[in-house]
Amino acid sequence: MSTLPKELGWTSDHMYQYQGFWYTSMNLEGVMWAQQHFKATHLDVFLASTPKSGTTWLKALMFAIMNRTRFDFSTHPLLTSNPHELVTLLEFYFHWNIPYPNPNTPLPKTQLFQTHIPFTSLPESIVDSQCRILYLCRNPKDVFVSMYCFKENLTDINLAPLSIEEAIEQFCKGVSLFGPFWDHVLGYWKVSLEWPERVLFLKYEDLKRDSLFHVKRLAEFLGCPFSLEEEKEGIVHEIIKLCSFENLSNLKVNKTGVLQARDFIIEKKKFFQKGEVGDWKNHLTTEMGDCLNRIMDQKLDGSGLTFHDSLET
Ligand code: PAP
Repeated sequence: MSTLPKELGWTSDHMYQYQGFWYTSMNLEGVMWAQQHFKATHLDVFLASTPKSGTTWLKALMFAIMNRTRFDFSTHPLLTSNPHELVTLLEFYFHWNIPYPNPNTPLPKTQLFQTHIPFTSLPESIVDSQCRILYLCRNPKDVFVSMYCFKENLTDINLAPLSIEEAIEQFCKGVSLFGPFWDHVLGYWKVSLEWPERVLFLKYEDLKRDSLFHVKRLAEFLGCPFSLEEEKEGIVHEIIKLCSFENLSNLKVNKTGVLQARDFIIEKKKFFQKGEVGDWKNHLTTEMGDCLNRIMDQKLDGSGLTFHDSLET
């Protein structure tokens, strides 16, 4: 790590640049571990995203869709476990010191994992196998604000104070967790065009706007489409309700307690801040927003991906 380019980070002391992306030391150790040891099978499913894109929501939705015949809604595991406890973050296996695969746990054939690793740095077995990847992205202005507010709430961690102006300057330089943001998004965007049956690209805002349509589409992509009978019984609506911000954020299991990986301890309630589209307007000036828009336009130019349609508010 000492040989890698390094910058002052805003969620930890330093961030390190590895294979073109920025990581805290803890994340980087996990990425390197995954690259060396993780073996995906074609049955696995991965949820990939940049941090603060709504991963907690998608973990809940994907878990509920994929396991809908195993659990009853009145005793569902999502009522008693935080989504991050049900779906493992690939790069944290290392820090939790969990043997993979865990010999004591009978694994379902299809395993659901979550990762923030950029496409070009994914373990080879994920790329080479035929496993499916759902990529979730979100308006970068809301991603930035969500991350900044999250960091401001980490009162228990000793971080150097950083103004929002300094933080956005770093973000615009590409120095953000698993950033540059645009390279992360573009990596998955391109493969979603190349391998549409393997990589589904989903926008947080679209999911918010039309949850019914996108949850059904997600189930189809995952190879377990809802039957007409399930639709008539209201199963899709039940899943949407179960995984909604209002429901999850008000559960005792998500209001209290912590998650821990190595020495990083985080209160579960901090994964549920506001869950709104366009919160950036309450934190960023118009100039800051315009500046980020200009950078995104320039970086995404010619890709066919834009943050001015469904992602813009
Ligand atoms: P992570 O990278 O730390 O896992 P992630 O879950 O990707 O975070 O993103 C957190 C955002 O998703 C928060 O957004 P906000 O800061 O703008 O409020 C959080 O509130 C939002 N979120 C969490 N759960 C849900 C949900 N069920 N529905 C919609 N948004 C949600």
